[in-house]
Amino acid sequence: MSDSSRPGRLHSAIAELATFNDDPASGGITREVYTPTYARALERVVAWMREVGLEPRLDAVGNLYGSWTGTDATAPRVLTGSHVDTTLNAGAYDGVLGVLGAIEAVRTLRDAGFTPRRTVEVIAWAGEEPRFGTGCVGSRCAAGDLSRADLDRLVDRDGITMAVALREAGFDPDAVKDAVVAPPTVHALVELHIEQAIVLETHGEPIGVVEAIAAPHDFRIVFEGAATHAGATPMGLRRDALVGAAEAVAAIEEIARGSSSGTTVGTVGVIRALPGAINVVPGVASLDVDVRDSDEPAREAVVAAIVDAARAIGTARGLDVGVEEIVTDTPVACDAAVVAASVAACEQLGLTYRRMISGAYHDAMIMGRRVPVGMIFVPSRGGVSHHPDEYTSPQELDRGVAVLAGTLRRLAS
Ligand code: HGY
Ligand code: MN
Ligand code: MN
Repeated sequence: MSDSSRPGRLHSAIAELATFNDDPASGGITREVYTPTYARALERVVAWMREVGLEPRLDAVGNLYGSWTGTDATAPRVLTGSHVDTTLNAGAYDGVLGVLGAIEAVRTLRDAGFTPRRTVEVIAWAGEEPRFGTGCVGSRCAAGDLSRADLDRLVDRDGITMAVALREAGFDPDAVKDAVVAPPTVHALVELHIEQAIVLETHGEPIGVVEAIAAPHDFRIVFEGAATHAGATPMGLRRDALVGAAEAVAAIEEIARGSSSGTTVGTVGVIRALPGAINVVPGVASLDVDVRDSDEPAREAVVAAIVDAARAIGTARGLDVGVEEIVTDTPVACDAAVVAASVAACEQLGLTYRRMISGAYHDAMIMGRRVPVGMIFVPSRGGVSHHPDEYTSPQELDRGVAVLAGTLRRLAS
């Protein structure tokens, strides 16, 4: 990042990375993993890594590592980072802060004369956003959770599989197992991220120290009726799949609201109607459903109730109902020692902080099943995220970097 004296250097770098955008006309940022725009953005990140002495390397599935070799090469290392791919029409900070902020934290520690005992690695995980229907594909490969066959199963909205996208980006999907990170080689992982909700702003707290990360259970509900002529088919003779799906969307909201935990969230972000012509009664309609909670039993009870409701709607309307699993992840508790390191960093900096749960999932959730993890949050203005209006002030960003640097110093000593 350019001038090292000017405050807001990180904010400027985030603004620069936002220019790597495949859909500027939308007003937001679209930079999906394994696209040429994404590759150019990674090259820019590599240059920033080199500026602070990080040695960059890409693994078999495009996870970018920047290494700061510690004095004890045999000691399990400390990982930090997030992602620089975006969802559609997104903001500039989601994930990006965790990568560019980690580079800044390394710069801070180097400038302070710190030398890590443990090697520190800054990571830009590939594909945290669900281009292929499931998120965190890069960290899932690192965790050993994705097989070669999965790379043919995961497919984007244009029908491109992750394996084909990898190959077109210059990687070899057959080498997926080379991306696995052996858990004994990792001491801890800590991810800096925007909160993507309004809790910190509401309570006027500058830092969140995450204690648990909610996890999604995602699935597709397919309603099949009869595609018939929109003009010639009387209302009483229809088996309209889209109306059934619409009734299910409303039921999903009601069921999620009524969850026993009070923290379950349910979303239908994708709806499809076929054949998709104005003069044909939809014969097929599908819903992609995302249900999340840090309370796994409550989440699963909501999922079961949603499936039951969809089947009842199908029976009442003469529709066949199918349910296809997309992904089920396990909520993760953050490691007490990593949490303690972030708390100590806040206290040393004289910053108030809030212990909290992450409603969004992150690569730390995937890796947290294998290694000790923690997360540090900074406020999102108005709680807005996954939207062009996503914003965090330079001062709030810099506070997050300072807490991350303090956390890394403790974990890497
Ligand atoms: O959807 C999520 O929680 C993440 O921001 N991709
Ligand atoms: Mn996101
Ligand atoms: Mn993110």
